[in-house]
Amino acid sequence: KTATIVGCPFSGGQPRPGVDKGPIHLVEAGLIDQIAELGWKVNFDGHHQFEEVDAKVDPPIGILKNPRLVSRVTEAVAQAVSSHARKGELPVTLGGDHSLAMGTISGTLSVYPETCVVWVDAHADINTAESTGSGNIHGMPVSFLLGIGSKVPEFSWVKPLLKAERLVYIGLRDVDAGEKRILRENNIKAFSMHEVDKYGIGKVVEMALDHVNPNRDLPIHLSFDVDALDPSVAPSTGTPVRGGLTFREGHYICEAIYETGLLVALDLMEVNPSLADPASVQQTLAVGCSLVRSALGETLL
Ligand code: DIR
Ligand code: MN
Ligand code: MN
Ligand code: MN
Repeated sequence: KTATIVGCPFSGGQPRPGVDKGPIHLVEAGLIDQIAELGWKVNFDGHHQFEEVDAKVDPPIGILKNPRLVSRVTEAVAQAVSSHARKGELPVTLGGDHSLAMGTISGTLSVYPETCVVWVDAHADINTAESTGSGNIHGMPVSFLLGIGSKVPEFSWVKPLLKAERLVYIGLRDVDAGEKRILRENNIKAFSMHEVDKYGIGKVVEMALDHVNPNRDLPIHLSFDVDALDPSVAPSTGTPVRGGLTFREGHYICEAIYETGLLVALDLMEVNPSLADPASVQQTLAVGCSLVRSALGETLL
């Protein structure tokens, strides 16, 4: 078994500098050795170098910010993830902001078309070109993957390969009014923090998998935004929202998905080491590394 680290130093899907340093710091915190310790062969050929797009030639499209840059970078990420997945490797993509998942999930679906997506996040990241209030594309990748909303020609490379019934959310608590409507109209299953409180995380993960993967036979792409965790657990992230997953709830999700034996791709996104004090940064990096270890088979016993 081989895991390939796809380090994506990219922040163009949102306005706060520093999230592009997330993958560098996660690797410096020892993530590669930690994964190897679990028995994986680990490929890491350095962080991806993305071509730059001058802001002068990348004006907003509508209110979407940095659209050409985000499109080119995520397309390159899609190619990287698909080439690794095609070789039977497990791509572990380190962000960077969550617009990158447009690339990672496109890459996974191009190799495993039946893939289901478990999206763990405080946010739904499902705004369309019409519904977005911020114009930040990290709040939009899911709508592009589903092919909903008006088409943005710049993103025509994104094939709408994700079916709404193959998507499930866990951890939501900051969903825009327009996004709530989109979730409802497209019948998308979501377990917010309300359901985590009501049923407990064990039952929520079971119900989530029953929805997207009833026979436990489809490949799983886990896209984990570190802001799904409570800010007391993972403070160094660009859009923290109180009332999030505990340390154990976050790890339980990763452990349970590993146990299915169906994980084919993993994203860890939105770690921003330039936000918060040094101790909080250390804490967030350590939690990020341990979430990845849990998804790759680390057990408590
Ligand atoms: C908001 C915030 N829904 C937006 N989204 C965030 O900008 O579309 N996503 N923070 O991670
Ligand atoms: Mn590579
Ligand atoms: Mn996100
Ligand atoms: Mn988020």
